[in-house]
Amino acid sequence: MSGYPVSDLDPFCAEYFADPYPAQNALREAGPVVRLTRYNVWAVARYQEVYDVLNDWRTFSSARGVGLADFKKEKPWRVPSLLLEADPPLHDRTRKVLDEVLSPAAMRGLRARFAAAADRLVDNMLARGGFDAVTELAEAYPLEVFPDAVGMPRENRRHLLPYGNMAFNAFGPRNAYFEAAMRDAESVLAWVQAQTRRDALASGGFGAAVYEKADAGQLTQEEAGLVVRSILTAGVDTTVSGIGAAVYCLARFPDQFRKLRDSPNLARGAFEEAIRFESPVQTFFRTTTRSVELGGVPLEEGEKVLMFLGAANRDPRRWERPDEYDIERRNAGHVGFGYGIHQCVGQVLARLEGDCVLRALASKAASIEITGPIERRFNNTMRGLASLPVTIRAA
Ligand code: OVM
Repeated sequence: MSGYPVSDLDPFCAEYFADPYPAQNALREAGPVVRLTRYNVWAVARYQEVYDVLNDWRTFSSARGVGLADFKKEKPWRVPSLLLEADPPLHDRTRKVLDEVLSPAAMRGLRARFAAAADRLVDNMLARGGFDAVTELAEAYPLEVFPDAVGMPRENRRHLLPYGNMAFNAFGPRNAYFEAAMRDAESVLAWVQAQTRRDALASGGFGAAVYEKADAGQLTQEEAGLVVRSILTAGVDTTVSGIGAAVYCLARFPDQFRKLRDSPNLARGAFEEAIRFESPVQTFFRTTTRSVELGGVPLEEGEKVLMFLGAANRDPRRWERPDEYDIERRNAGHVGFGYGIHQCVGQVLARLEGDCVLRALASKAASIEITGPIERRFNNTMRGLASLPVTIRAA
């Protein structure tokens, strides 16, 4: 007889989004693998099992979708991603293209521009004093630097926000968040699609670089369009939430901001710790390709497994003082960017953005104070804020 713990938790509802930590703790404590009866999926919330699933793509496939929907049984809402929703060998071919386009060397070439943009933005906010750190900083900054780096025009770039919001909601159930995000994004779908065309992308940017890889025979022209779509889907909403998380952490934990001001070289660590602490991408699914034992529980072939990345990043079995934001923590090994073959391909770019914003704040601001009620943004996958009213004082 094989027993396993069950839970009727809904990790895709407002109550959970508002405060996920008690439920995440209950899941971790219930056992290494828990049956979620509401969705008929398996859940892993401990670091070890999340790590194990992330590191075994042969058994825990992405090709049937990394959301609740099983692409073998349901038609995906869009043509599947050639990276995120693919297994080797297809995945490895497209991944190599983006590894090259988003290489650390390529990112180093962007630093001066990205740093100058962050300095300008923070100077403007200091002149204002009070502002919304989500809309006017965490959203404004990526929307300023990222589409430029891709080679996109200035107009309509805000359309990337509802598109990303839709994509991250689509990994969850078809609930009210999904439906609302779909309605919100409907009018920008054609625009986003058009931006993936070769003639829409300026030379010198990531988009043109992907098409040059197609010219070199690494992928077809059609595949190039889909790879550019991945850049546009995954490149904005994620860094918006990451930067928002970091500013929210530094505003809530002034001793950590003081430490950062004393040593601006801690900016990278402060951003990374915010990714661990808030885990902007909270969850992803895999689908089993065979029967397998996980955490002592036998799983059948074709079952969905929900990985709680945020819960793994706060698992006391893995982390000391997991619920403390500590910018000097040795946080290597956190799964906020995933792990294994699908680990975030844009992480160097994300870190560059985070580093530039936090360095600007560290060198120019004496304090960050929250001045009004925060608003949370509810999304089936993405944890982040809709509004964070703050005042910053000049150093
Ligand atoms: C994609 C993609 C990759 C990572 C995250 C993501 C919406 C999308 O390849 O389209 O989130």
